[in-house]
Amino acid sequence: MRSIIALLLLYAYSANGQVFRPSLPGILSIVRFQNTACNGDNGDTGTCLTETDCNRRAGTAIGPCANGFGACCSFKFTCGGTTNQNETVFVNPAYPRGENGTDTCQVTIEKQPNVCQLRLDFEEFTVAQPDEHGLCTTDSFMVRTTVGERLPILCGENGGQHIYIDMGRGSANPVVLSVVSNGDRVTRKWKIKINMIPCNNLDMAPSGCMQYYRSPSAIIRSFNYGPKIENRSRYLSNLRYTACVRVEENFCAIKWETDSPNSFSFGAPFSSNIKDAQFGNYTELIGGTGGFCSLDDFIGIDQGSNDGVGPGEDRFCGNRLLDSNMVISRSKPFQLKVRSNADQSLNAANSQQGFSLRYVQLPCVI
Ligand SMILES: [Ca+2]
Repeated sequence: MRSIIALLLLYAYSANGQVFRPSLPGILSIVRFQNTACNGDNGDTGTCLTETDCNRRAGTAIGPCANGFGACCSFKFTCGGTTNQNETVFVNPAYPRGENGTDTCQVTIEKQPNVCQLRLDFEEFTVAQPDEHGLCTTDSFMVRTTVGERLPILCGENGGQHIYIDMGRGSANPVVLSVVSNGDRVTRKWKIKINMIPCNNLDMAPSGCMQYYRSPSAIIRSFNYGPKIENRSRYLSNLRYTACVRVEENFCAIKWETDSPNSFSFGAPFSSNIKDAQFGNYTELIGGTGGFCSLDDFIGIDQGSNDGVGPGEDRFCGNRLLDSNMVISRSKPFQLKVRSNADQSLNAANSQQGFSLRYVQLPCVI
């Protein structure tokens, strides 16, 4: 009789993330576990739920979690789909295989009353490269919101990138993600994890921050960063966004440096005439700051300089980040502003690949 009651309870309560299991005859034990991220047998990530919960929310169990008491539940969806579930993953239809052809693939993320932001993690993302003007004319990834936020149109290689999307407080409007692809010369593949961030939650990105980094040190890359392509600019045109870094307690400055040699080439470089006793006169493409950079083709680090002392410069461009490929700023909040214009002719002529910068927060010196 007792085991029957235990069985009934198992089903009655499993929706709350609790499982009742008889451990010894006549004794009920309650197992509780958090609905945290988990790894499935296939290497995919999911959310740890009870099996009943996973089924009720139309997920797929991809392995055990919580010492076997839960099911690692994956919510994958593709073109035409709609979700209101956290941790849903937007994949291309043939995933894990790639696609080619011409298609518009669109998914809708419904607004939940307590959700204010979305974070999209591009776990995998490969579509066609931008054209010679840096525009995503062959393939494009777009986000449509109704709160007036303008997000860049993306293409190329963006695995490892993330963006935050403002959903608005009062609005009940959904967010629509779309991937438009044209032609069969390219194989496309994507896997984008969608996290819903509750209003007033500490995980929310500050207003105006399309990217948000919350560690003492990390690498920040421009969209479509990768190896140089001859006579093409890899970085995209018409960018205007800010990557923000959460200031750690007792940290006063931030150091930005190239993550590998020559991993900064953003905003048209210019040549300097160098006179060298050994090699004679030659020109070198160098980095620029302030007024030497174009007004809309640069990265912005407020009050940046070699030593972080003095007013420094706010704009950096060219083939080098200052002379030493390193900039220190004491200006808070810590931000990296990214601007690019619609003209890529000089950038393409110099095969500019964008930036891959490592930041390190520097402790206050007492
Ligand atoms: Ca440009």
